[in-house]
Amino acid sequence: MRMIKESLRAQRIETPSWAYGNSGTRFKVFAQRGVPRDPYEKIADAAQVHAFTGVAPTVALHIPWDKVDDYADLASHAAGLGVGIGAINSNVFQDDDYKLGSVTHPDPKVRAKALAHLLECVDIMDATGSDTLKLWFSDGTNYPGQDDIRARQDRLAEALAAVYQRLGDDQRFLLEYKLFEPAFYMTDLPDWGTAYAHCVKLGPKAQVVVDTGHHAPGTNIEFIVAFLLREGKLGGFDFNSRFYADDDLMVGAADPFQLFRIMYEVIGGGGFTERTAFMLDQCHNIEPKIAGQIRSVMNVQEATAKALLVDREALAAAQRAGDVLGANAVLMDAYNTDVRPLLAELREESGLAPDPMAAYAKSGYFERIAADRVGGAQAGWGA
Ligand code: RM4
Ligand code: MN
Repeated sequence: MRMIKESLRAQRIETPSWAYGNSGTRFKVFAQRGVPRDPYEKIADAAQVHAFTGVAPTVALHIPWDKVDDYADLASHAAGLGVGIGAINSNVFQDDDYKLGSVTHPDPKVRAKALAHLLECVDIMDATGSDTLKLWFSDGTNYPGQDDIRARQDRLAEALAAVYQRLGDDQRFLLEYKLFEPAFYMTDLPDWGTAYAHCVKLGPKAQVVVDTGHHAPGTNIEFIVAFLLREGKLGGFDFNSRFYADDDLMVGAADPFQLFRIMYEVIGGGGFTERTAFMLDQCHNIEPKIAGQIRSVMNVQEATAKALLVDREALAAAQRAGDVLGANAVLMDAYNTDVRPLLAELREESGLAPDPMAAYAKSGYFERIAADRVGGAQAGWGA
């Protein structure tokens, strides 16, 4: 139990700056009170999540949503609040020029513009001390024949190689895939296999990131995790949950059992280290944002605790014996354990309140920001 607690204490979960701003669907973005007006206020909110959970010490930035004049100043603002800057997320999906793609666009001028943005993101990594660049491309086509699939792969490979060359020794990029949306016929990076193939060609500083909402329904995500770990190519996660498509709901809300199975593979595959980025990529469209992030962090902690509880020796013995039901029972025993008392105890041992949700609600932080943050433009996802 001591080892399990140590592992849980060492866990690091990164929250996304965009979760603190307003978001919504393509039908409506609902504004909420107290929402940050700039990246500095987003980081202040992220610091609250860390203050109450103790395991969320970094916040990811999204450029240009989090564009500031002085990134070193933003990083020291974060440090002053007890958090650091995590992954830098590029954004080549919100400019009119990108209607037909960004790095895969048929026009070389548009490709050059997209690449310049990706390289600017590496500059921001240098300025903030971030070691991770996250690349997600909305590139794809809507109609058969619209563009050449293989030519687009060539253009993608060329851009990725240029970014790879620009990375410093201690920097890496995580390549993200997504089945569909916004492209509806063909996506240039639709699945882990495509992302993996590009990363393998480039080298060790290119790894795949698994966004749990980016698969077809029924996909066995833990298999992908096990495979990528085995190949040294799992860079991290964008955690969220989904009922239908890329719903971006709170991780562990739709399918806590899937999250447990993923964490079980991560631990078994040797991926439970600081080299795997456990990031949240969520949008809190109708629920309060900071509390939504705290809940999400707790959901990841609970799944992790259950995965750590699996009696691996008993499991291996059952597997060796071909004991199908016995092996399954070992796994389910861990999953069905109520780990909330264990996590409450762990927090108290670390000087935290046992129930982060209640402690945050009692702190009055939300009432304070709701009263203070009046005037100015609330941050949003700019769609
Ligand atoms: C995308 C993808 C990226 C995230 C954006 C906001 O669907 O998941 O990781 O940066 O959404
Ligand atoms: Mn994502």
